[in-house]
Amino acid sequence: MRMEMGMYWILTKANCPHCDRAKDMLAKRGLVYQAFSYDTHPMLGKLMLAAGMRTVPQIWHDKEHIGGADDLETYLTKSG
Ligand SMILES: N[C@@H](CCC(=O)N[C@@H](CS)C(=O)NCC(=O)O)C(=O)O
Repeated sequence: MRMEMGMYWILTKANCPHCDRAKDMLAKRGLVYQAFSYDTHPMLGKLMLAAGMRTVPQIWHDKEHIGGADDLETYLTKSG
């Protein structure tokens, strides 16, 4: 794992193929992530909806909001 690449945060829910895809993309690159499921943290789902986010995953890199799995793919491609 490459800690120097910073921490990725993923908001997920159960049975979410796009969430699994996002985690796979990070894991394959050896990037460190922490996932939170709104099944176990219901308030996260409420906050997400209040912030206008309608789908999971929602991904952050350190303090930067990246977006969903497609956005993560673009982000990782750009950052090499
Ligand atoms: N293009 C989005 C697709 C995300 C998506 O459709 N996620 C599904 C779950 S896998 C979702 O949140 N659907 C709406 C819902 O469950 O309320 C991405 O790449 O993240």
